Amino acid sequence: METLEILVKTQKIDISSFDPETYRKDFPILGEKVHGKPLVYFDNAATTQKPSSVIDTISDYYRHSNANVHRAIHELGDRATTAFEEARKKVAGFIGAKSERQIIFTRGTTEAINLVAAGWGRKFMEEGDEIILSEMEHHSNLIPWQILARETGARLRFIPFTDEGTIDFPVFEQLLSGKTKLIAITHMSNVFGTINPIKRIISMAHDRGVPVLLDAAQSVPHLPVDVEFLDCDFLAFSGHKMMGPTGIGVLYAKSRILENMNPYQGGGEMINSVWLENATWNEIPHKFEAGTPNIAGAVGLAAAIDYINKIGMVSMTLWEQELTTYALDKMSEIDGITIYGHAPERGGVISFNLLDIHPHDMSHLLDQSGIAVRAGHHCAQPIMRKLDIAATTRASFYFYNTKSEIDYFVEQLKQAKSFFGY
Ligand code: C6P
Repeated sequence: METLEILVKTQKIDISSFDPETYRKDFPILGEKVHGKPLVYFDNAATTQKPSSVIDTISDYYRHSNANVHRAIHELGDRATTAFEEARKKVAGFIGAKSERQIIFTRGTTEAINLVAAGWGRKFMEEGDEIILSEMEHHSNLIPWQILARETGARLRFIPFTDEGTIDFPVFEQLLSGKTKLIAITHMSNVFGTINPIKRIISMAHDRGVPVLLDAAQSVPHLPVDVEFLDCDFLAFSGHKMMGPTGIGVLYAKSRILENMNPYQGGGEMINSVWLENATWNEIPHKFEAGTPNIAGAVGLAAAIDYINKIGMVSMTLWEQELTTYALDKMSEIDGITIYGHAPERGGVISFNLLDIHPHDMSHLLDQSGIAVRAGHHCAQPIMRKLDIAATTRASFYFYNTKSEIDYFVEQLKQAKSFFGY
């Protein structure tokens, strides 16, 4: 794995002593009972749980610092503005950005990608231009480009996925041409768990002068991601998938790109001077943050980053990899199971079907045993169509999950078979 390999080598992390129990007590919700059973939370790709430090930081912010940012000349205004801008710096440091000016707070990954489609795409895309996506994209990295293509006459091209759920590189090479204006691709698939070889994709794109947007919704929360090392042009992720609150996310982009982009929304804060008929724009990143932002969300996200840094992202990743290998081994032993995605480099997301038990029935049954998984198309309908299935059940892990939870989950899968008469 590109970034991880380097970090593991340089940091020499020993995972044998990693004990998730050390951290589970930091998450009040993990002590919940569901239908009288201890909660087993395996829906982390949808959203992660929050440690007390994040919950308390948000509460403290509202108790002691709440005010609007960049506007008020009073003590609380100073506190709120400082907390918000410190959060921006923290995010920049976390993903290795050169400057906090490159960090735009959004509502999440979805809004970050829409911002690029509107602010960059509408300005620079023309009829006949091509955007390369993959067939394994989440709807959030598909629909904004469909809309842009309709508006501009640009064309979408798709890198197929292989039977293993990996990028078909020979086809990707053929798709790259003088017409390509952007590649927008997921770093880690929320269905297959595949970690795409992004560094290679970016270097191939840059050889032809093509910028790359990374949908990092599933990677930034689970892997060490460094934007300078990857040299990506845009990167989008969500706070709620990395222990932060919902409603806060991030768009990173290279400064010169941001400076040349059009604003996304108009309103307060994003302006410099305003006349009745005209206006000039604020500096980046504020040019892209119209209206009162999600201040408490940014502060909560910063607390989540502190928590990750305390544990160490490389340790978290390695533990998740160990859990995933363990789960894949145990699940593969179940007769009649189909697991979708067999990439050599993958994260802790396992999509599967068991015989012809409908994923909704499976999810309902698991829920009765206290196990939370996701069932459905996972906002990736084109994947389901290509696989010719309606849906899958998906288990997704985080560093606070344990091997005994996986044992229990596998046991419940086996019991589901007999419950459904197999
Ligand atoms: N995937 C899942 O259960 P938002 O909703 O903006 O925070 O993230 C959107 C998104 C974009 N890209 C990828 C790869 C994603 O996995 C997600 C969110 C969740 O798989 C909810 S649909």
